[in-house]
Amino acid sequence: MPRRALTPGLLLATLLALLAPASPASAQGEEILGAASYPDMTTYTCRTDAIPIYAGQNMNLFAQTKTCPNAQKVSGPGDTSVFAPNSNAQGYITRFSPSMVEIGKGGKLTTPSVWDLHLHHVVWLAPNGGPTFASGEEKTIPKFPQGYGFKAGGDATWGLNYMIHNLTASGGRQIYITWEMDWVPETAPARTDINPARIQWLDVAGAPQLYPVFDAERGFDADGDGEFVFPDDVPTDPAAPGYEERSKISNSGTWTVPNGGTTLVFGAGHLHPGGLHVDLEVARDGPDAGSVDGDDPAEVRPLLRSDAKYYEPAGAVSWDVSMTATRPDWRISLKAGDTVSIDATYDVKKASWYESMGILPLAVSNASDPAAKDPFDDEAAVRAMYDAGGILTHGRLPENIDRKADKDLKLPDPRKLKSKGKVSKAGIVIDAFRYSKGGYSAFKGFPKDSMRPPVIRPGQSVAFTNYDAILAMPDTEQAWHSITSCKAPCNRGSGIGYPLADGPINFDSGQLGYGTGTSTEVTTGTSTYTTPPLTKAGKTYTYFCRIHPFMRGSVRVKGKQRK
Ligand SMILES: [Cu+2]
Repeated sequence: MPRRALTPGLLLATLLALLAPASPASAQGEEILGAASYPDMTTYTCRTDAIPIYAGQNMNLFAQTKTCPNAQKVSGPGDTSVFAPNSNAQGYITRFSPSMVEIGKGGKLTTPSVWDLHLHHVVWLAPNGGPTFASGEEKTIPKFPQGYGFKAGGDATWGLNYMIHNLTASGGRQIYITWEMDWVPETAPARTDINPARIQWLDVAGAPQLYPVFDAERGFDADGDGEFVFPDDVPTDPAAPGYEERSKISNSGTWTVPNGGTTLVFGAGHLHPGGLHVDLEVARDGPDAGSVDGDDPAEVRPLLRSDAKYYEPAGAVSWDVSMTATRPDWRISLKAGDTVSIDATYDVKKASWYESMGILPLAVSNASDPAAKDPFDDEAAVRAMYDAGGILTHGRLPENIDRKADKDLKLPDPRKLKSKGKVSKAGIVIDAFRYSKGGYSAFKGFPKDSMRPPVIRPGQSVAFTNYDAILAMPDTEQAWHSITSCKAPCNRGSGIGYPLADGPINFDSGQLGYGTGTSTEVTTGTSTYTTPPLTKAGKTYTYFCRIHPFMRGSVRVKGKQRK
């Protein structure tokens, strides 16, 4: 994958972009992508019915929804009757802005903070099948360029796949998934100022995985550059670190353009914390016809780098991020047989990232567009589009600021506490969101005596059993926990960016518990886990739960290795 360097061409493109007519800018003075507009366009808010949120939940769920349930008009000439039951109205969605609100006391609606309750993912599955609009906490806003939209019926039935992550042990909460959209009605005869576009979903770790994730761990960067590119950097040598990720590589990360060719009109990547960028490229078989597209670098052209712009002061470690999307004049013309693909780059210098994603929903149209350029026939024009870089679809989101992470809670450093007892044969138990022995909650005033680390011998492993998730419990009563190593002291406030999976010995149990149905792949399907051997005498190892990061624990290695 070619990487973008600061070439004179890029410099020029950047200067031109700065001189370009102003797009609406955010408070930070950043350039923000504007939305298309039509005289008869109406903006609506839509939301699901109330969704219950259980203590500590992290379920992957499917439901049905409509094009715009509980519709309310924001602005424009239309009314909400287009979305009424049995409406046969058709229209084009030209902008789609997803979010989530919590229903508080007295019905008060607030957008929950990312360290409390977060939108892990939500995907709208089109009436005729397949994922279309989607979001994680970055809440990218697809805005189709002028002249394109996603065509749908006002009363169409959509699928909704969602995972709402409750980072706390407080249940009995309720949320709505919300979306605001610009809707342009279809007319009779059919309007000619909008071409239908559909979404080609590109997912590096998708089907057959239902929960499309992979791990990006420290040490997976074979070349030592601190970056792990999925799938390109996944080794083929079974002995190499990261080989186990090979089974997660999906064909959904590539797409072959069908007969008739296509025009690409919009795209923006989706990543998790730690993610740096999603790259989109195309391959066309060259003079060595008969072999594989892209086997020669001369057969590959970069189309877009969707960058993660972190507002997070600590860098690529939290959800305080926005993704860049394609610019309004980005149009790519492709021929039948061209192979489009993406890859996802993660920063693996500081920490390991588990259950990571790399997705790019790409809006494509059958319409031929005079502005669209062919990356092989008109290489310079497409290179200029690539060099111009992406554009943000919104600025910093207040709910994504990771306020609770890394706050000094004045808790003691587990390394400085006296040991207390040994880890028993049964190991450490997780019950009611606590590890014991040696477990603690990252809350101010947690009793110091309960934090004292139990002892193991050098080279001993520690077994864990999660009693918060027992096979007989329904999913809604289970709390899936992980045991993930963090660098000591690991005693500061909890959020997304703290603790990090950055312990001296890399380990992570996955989510211990028994998900059923579409949550099957989220959990490990067991309630037990054993760490790798903890080796260094005198060292206190700390760990946390990735799902409920206020959960912490420590063990101390002491004495001589058992023969
Ligand atoms: Cu947990």
